[in-house]
Amino acid sequence: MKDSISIALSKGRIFEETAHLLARAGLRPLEDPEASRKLVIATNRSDVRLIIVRASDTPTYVQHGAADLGIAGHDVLHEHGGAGLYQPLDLGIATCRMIVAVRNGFDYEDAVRRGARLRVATKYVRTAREHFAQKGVHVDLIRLYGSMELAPITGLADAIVDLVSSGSTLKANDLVAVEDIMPVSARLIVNQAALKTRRASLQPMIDAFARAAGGGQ
Ligand code: PRT
Ligand code: MG
Repeated sequence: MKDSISIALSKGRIFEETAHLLARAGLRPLEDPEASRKLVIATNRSDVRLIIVRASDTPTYVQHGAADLGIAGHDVLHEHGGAGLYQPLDLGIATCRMIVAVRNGFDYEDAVRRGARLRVATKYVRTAREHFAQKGVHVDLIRLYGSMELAPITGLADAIVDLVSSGSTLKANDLVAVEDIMPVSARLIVNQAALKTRRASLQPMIDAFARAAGGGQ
């Protein structure tokens, strides 16, 4: 029997951009994950299935071998830490930037210069802690699970650490980006142990993603 391969993916943004990549790698889901309530989706290849997870859970599934491969944003991977994961490919999709943003009119530079203690709301607690520690800025981190943009508007925080792509969400909420933390894109991740023991079946799949991401016409 053929060794079966499972790939962890999240719905939403990652899936939209991954769908084309999957197709170019020769994989077609038999059901649309966005429409189906199924969390395990078969593909045109009887040995490959998709596991539909929450974006921030993708590295956890792959780390523990519940999925062999996965596609996750660099934001999520940095926050997870990457233990047990091999990250062979930047897929160049779902690109955005991790930034620090404040309310329009809040003098961030001045607050930093004065050594003020800043309240920073984010779901990227680890990334934020590292960033401000490197700058020597004292922060109280407030952990949120979404809609970070609300925090400065409501007075919950002075600043947020969040992702920005077009910039329209910041603009609509009268926020401005004051610092760039890192560029973000989606990566292919692979369970390290599985790659060692099952390289013969996993490597061709990694190669197929590499060709697909290379934009190969
Ligand atoms: O929704 P859920 O809580 O399950 O997870 P999620 O919100 O993390 O998933 P999803 O699908 O929203 O994002 C998955 C991945 O897409 C992220 O982990 C990133 O790697 C990537 N990505 C790329 C983004 C963005 N661009 C992005 N702009 N994820 C989120 N955003 C948000 C951002 O947080 C902000 O609220 O979009 C808003 C800003 O967009 P603009 O275009 O207005 O600037
Ligand atoms: Mg979301």
